[in-house]
Amino acid sequence: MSQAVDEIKIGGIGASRKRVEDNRFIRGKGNYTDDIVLPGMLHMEILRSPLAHARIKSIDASKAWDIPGVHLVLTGEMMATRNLAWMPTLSYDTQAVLATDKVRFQGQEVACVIADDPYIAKDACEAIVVDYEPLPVIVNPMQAVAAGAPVIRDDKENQPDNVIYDWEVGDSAGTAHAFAAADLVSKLELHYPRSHPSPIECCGSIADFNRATSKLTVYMTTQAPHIIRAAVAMVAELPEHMIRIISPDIGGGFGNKVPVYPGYVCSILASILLERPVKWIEDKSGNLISTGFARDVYLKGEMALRRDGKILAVRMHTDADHGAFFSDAQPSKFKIGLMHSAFAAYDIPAAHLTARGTYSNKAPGGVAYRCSFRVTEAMFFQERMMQAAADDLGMDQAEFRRMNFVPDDAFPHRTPFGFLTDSGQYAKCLDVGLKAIDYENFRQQQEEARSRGRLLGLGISTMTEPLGAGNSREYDILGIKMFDSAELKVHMTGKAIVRTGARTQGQGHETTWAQIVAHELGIPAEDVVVEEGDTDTAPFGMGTYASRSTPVAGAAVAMVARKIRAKARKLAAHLLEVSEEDIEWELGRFYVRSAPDRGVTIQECAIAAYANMPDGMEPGLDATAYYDPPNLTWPFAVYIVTVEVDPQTGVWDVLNMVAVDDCGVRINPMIVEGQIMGGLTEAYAMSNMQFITFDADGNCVGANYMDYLLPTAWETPGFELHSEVVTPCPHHPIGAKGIGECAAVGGPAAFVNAVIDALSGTGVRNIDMPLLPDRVWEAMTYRRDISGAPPVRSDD
Ligand code: MCN
Ligand code: CUM
Repeated sequence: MSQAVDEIKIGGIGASRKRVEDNRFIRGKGNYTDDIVLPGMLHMEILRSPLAHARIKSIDASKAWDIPGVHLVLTGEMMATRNLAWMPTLSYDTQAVLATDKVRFQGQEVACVIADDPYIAKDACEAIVVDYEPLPVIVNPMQAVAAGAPVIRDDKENQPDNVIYDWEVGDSAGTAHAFAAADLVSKLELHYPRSHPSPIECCGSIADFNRATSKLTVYMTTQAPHIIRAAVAMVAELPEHMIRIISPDIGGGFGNKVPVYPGYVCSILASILLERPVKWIEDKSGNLISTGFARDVYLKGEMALRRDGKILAVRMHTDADHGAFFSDAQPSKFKIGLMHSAFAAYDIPAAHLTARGTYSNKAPGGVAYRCSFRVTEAMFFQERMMQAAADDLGMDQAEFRRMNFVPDDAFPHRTPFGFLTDSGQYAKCLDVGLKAIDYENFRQQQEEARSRGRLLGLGISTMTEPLGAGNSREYDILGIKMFDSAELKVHMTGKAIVRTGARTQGQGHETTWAQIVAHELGIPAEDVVVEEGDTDTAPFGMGTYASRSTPVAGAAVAMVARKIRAKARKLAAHLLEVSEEDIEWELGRFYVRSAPDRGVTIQECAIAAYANMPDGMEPGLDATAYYDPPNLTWPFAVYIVTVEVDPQTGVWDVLNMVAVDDCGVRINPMIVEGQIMGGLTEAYAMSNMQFITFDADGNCVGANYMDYLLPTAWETPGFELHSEVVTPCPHHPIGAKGIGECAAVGGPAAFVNAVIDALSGTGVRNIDMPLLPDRVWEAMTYRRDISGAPPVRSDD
């Protein structure tokens, strides 16, 4: 007699199942791009520009060609003869593959050498002589729009200046009206510095073109293999079915591995020309200096307030520095990403956002680093503005937020910029956080400490984030709609394989997708393998970024399992010799409604699909499901930090940090906690130490790990995580919302708010990140705000 299975025992939803992928990772048996060695493989290195803006007068590669072991030197001129010197970007712009006319940022790709080994290739790169004529350099949006600024993109017709777009959203008139009626207007200006995802594994590719079969196989570090296949088909004009993109194990992505990089294109062309596999693996400086960065946005705004604390309207303006090419991978419709997701957690009647994007002589990018299309900047501005407004009103920080929260019974809620949020219990999360940090008590301690000259501070960040692009009505990249799919094959013994078009980079999909199958079918998670990343076998998907995997691909996994269950029910009816209507389901088993003892397991149905199907039924137990989400998912989080600032040095230490995340149903609570811990660590790093800046000549400061500081376990404070609040997503098949980025998005404001709170009474309203000790010290000593990117350190 069969019995229902225990969901937690079989590793279903809610089980903190150990990550199956770690079995190979911790044994050093991962299979990363650089681990792959193909017969006859050659190696490629890239020559990068030392200057940020210069005309190329000539390139002499003759000495490089002469070095023994060199097979090919690629320059822009050669690329141009094949129409490959430029490529389209994912934002309807163009990007130089190898520079022809000018170099436009330090680190830009100028030439490539393909040789027997990477050392020969590197030496040969150094033998290439490039004659540059330096040009004036632009390193920020203010310079970009100044009168007489040099036009960086003079390659483009109809590009008279450095402006990429002027974009707006919201209700300008309604907002103006609300401001006119306000008792108080609170203002804030900020800079969110440029930072970098810096995954442990750099970017790279191995292109392998086989002339005999006409097939191109590319092993590469990509978060979105299917998009890359489409891009390669377009750029290299190859038929799509002859392109196979394989994304093997990825050593961290964090958004850095979404864009299409010149190195990929060059390795592909080299392999086609040489008919041998060509491997390119970027070095750390190459990665930091030239690949998709994050942020670099100036934000300013104002909030219209009623005396009692009610927010009447918000106005925001952003100036985004996109670097030399507009190459963001973001939904086509939204020029500044989802910046207008700001203030979604609060009930605000009117809002208006204007956004301008400009070119500069810096590497292209802007949306990477654990951020669902610029929501990091949106939430940072939102929570810094909330703190400033509460202070201006003389109101308690927690109370001001609570009174403006969207109430639990007001969902779906239309945000001031027009999004529809799905569900939440915002006040409850805040209560949990305040209790955990012992709010009232801390405020008292803070007073007492102050009377003894000690500076304590508390910062709150309460935020919601739009995760799971998209729905196909509004979300596309280059016209391709942002849905996903999953394929599930149940073998005759009841074991299974599930494939999706997402691509895990450390998030644990191999573990969690199997848990969804276990939840839907009662097949133990250990009996389900998960495979992603090979375009020849995985069903179509837009890839893993914007924490969209659970909301979209994960939903597709649930839906495909339900298709399988529907077919298995027919098989069960056949086996039990009753009609389908008389069959009931409980986890792992179908039974006869009138005789619950009579049942068959899902495994018995599986064998029947191969060995004993009813007449006329198509054999086998496979299915594919495409999932077009009805809406984004909107997780909510409360982050509260307490700090102590040393009045002598400006050094600040975290005393306590509490995180209350509500991401709906948690598939694997342990993995969710890992995601939150990682995000909080990055948030701490951004607020405290991590930035890339440029000197006036466009030299990148932050091209190595002496200057670009990654937090280690030693600096990172402890975090206290809370999971008490669970508001299921009403439109997701298993009620889950995304979680992959929340803590990195909402965390930074909590740290900064805490330090600013510690300085209250000094008149300091803002210190731009990173809050390095010297900046904090200067702010408190001279009682002034510190704005903009940190000055470049000069050692002379
Ligand atoms: N999860 C869960 N229950 C939920 C939500 C998620 O158990 N309610 C699990 C998921 O099943 C998945 C993980 O948590 O195993 C993250 O899921 P999700 O929030 O859907 O995010 P994605 O899988 O789409 O991951 C992308 C996100 C992004 S955009 C960045 S950037 C980032 C991040 O994940 N990059 C990472 N976290 C990272 N973690 C690691 N280790 N490495 C990266 O490169
Ligand atoms: Cu923007 S970093 Mo993640 O979305 O890959």
